[in-house]
Amino acid sequence: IEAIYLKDYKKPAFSIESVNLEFDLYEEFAIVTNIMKMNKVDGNEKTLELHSTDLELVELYINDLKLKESRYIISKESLSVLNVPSEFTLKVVNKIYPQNNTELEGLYKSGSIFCTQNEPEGFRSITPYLDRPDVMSVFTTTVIADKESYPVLLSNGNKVDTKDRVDKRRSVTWHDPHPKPSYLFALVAGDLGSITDEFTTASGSNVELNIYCDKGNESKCYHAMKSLKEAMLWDEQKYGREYDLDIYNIVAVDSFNMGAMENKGLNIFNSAYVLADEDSASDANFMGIQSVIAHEYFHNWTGNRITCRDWFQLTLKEGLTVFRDQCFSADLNSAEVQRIDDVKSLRERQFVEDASPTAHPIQPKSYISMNNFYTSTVYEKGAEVIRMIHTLLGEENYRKATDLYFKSFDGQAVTTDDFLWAMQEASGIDLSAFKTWYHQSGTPKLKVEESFSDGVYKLTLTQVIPNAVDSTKQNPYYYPLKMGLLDESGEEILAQTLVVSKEREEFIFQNLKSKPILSINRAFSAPIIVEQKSAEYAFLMKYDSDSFVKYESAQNFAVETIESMMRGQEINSSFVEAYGHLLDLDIDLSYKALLLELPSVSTLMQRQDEVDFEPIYEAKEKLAKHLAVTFEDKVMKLYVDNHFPNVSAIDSLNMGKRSLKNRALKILAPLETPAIGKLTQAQYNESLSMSDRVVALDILENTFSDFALEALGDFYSKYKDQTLVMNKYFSILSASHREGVLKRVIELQNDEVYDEKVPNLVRSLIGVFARNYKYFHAKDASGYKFVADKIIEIDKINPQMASGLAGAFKIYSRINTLNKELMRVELQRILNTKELSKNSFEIISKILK
Ligand code: DPP
Ligand code: ZN
Repeated sequence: IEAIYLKDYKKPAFSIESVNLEFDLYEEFAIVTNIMKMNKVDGNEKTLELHSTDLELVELYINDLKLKESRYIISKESLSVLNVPSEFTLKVVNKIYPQNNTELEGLYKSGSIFCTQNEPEGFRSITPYLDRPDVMSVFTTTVIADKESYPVLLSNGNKVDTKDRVDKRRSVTWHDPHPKPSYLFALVAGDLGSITDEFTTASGSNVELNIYCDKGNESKCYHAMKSLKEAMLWDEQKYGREYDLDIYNIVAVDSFNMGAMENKGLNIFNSAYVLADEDSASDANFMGIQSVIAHEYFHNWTGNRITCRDWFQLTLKEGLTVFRDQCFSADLNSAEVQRIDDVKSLRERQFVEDASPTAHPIQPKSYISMNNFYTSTVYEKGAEVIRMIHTLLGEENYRKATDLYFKSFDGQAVTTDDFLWAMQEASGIDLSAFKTWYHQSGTPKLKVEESFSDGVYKLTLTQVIPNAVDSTKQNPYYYPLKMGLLDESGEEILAQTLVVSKEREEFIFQNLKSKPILSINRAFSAPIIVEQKSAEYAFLMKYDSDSFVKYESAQNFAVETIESMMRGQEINSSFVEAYGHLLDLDIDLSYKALLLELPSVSTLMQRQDEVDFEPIYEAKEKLAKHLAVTFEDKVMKLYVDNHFPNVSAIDSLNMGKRSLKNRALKILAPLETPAIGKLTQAQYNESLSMSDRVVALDILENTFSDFALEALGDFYSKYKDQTLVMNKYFSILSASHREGVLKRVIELQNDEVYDEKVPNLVRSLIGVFARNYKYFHAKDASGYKFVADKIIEIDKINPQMASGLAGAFKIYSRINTLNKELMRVELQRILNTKELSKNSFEIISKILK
């Protein structure tokens, strides 16, 4: 198994002017006819080497001349055609088996729907091709299938022809005028329901919008449609980007490895990011749909019109597009809550990855399986990098710079350096020192020291840069650091953006009456870890004007308190007092719910030199119980004030009320009194929204087991026909802290709803279990053994799913010696498996190194 390196990049030797595809779809197989007009770019190249996975060739022609076997070579991963002229038409006919494709890459079946997923390298399993993003071509696609079973036949671009044939088959032809790489090719065939709408662009073109789904789910598509129109308008207003085809199609399928895919004019979505109604989707689901629909739409410009030269540039489109969807969600909802949620998920997933043996720069230097690099580093840290550029340039220059980027590179496959060139060229700001963010891994730390005398406040900042995974030293970073100073009464003295660029530097503030209070990394302006001794957390929680630092201070104060308890100290009463003040704040309700949340186990674990979960749980549970006892009345009032009237509407006020009320219920749960149990049961029984229902169910499962069985049974019988809702059921049971979780998870695999071939279900049963610290890390190794068995089993079905599950072992290098030894045995066992996929091999071998 060999790695591919960025430094080995070579331009393609051939170009493809146009490609004409025909798909003849049958129940047992499909015949693909691929006619490409090709040109030599490099005149010396005699052999055309096309990417091709497990090719079953039917026929091969050059310029209508059928080729003899001596003219080509087929290997496991390629088709080489010998002695090709400088200009020619190549016709390849081959046979594929979408029905047997469990990897869900290339052309496959999700239930009864034919669909595709070609990013990054699925297209080569459909037909031989130059399957690399820097080969862009104009596609015309004809899909032929049985008219009755597959009345809907879709591909990229505009529909140009439909023919009903005598043999009860129908043929539909699509033409996409925009040149694109093969990873953006898509095809769908099925008997689908749909909703339709339209959008008029700023320049007056009408666009037909369709969302397709399994019949019966049409009524669950309206939120997605609304989100699509909001995204189209936002991109016009914020970036001056209009849509460029007459039609925009979205198809929801149940079996999908990722969240969604931005194929030109034909997005294919995991149904979890399309389907929602108030009975079956939580508030978080509604928000997730809005952001993923927008994300894929925004790719039309950042990804499709301008694409990546090679896969090492993935963050060029993903970091930028995540930043765009985060800003979109912030504009449409609560900006402060959006920012905190984004930072939370960055720290829960990306910081953990960055501290692990699989850490990599947002622009990696090598890969074995590109599928393993659709990571929170490339996506979320990549978005933070764009956000820092936005901060350094300011809104106006940033817009000038993105305009220049679109103008300069439209229709091209480019690199992150090209993007940085545009940012620099339009703004006049030198970003050469900023490039480090693209090429180094690990989360930078910043040590903060303060001194004050004679009216002079000195801030000394020292960058602590982690080594790369291979232990090489790395360089200091360049970034914007937003900060403020407050006086003793809580008034803001100044607010400014420092630029940090050296390993150690001093910032001086003069003419101050007394020692100011520092508010640092406001709005989380840089994705770093701030290390500050004796910060004024309680004060900042009360007075800081920056909503992020307020939140951060509450978190840090809680972390400090829990850690002191882990060292055997009493509960810090000033923390309890400060927490009490939060309960009284009259602020945005969702924001308040965030302020009241205690730090996650993962947050605490990231700070341990040698990770051990039990002391964390013990201290956190003790603190939670103490807060519940101390503030029972106040929290109960919060619950009651926000619980009634019980409505299901998804406007921001009602979503805020629900998140605060549910936070209150979670705070009260550790009281474990019959009264709270009854209250939770009533919330479950009377709930009108899925958010209320799952929170209640989760609390019953974990705290009031006497009531849990009945509620779980009710939930199951109500929703067993809705797979998306059943994901929630499996997740609650897999994440549970009750006795016997592993045994139940094992049994649930036999449930008629569970299907190991559907990634969402695997993620919610097995994936969630692998993140259930209590049982995954059980000291008898039962959790490790079970997950290792599953990885080995699923690796044969869907390697991408398997290597995703393997991520749970990333903590290996940092975990305590006992657990480490137990893990090592299981990891080695996976590695010894015959014919392990390169996906799983890459992740496990890096972890074990
Ligand atoms: N390119 C896709 C996305 O991020 C991959 N899932 O939208
Ligand atoms: Zn994306």
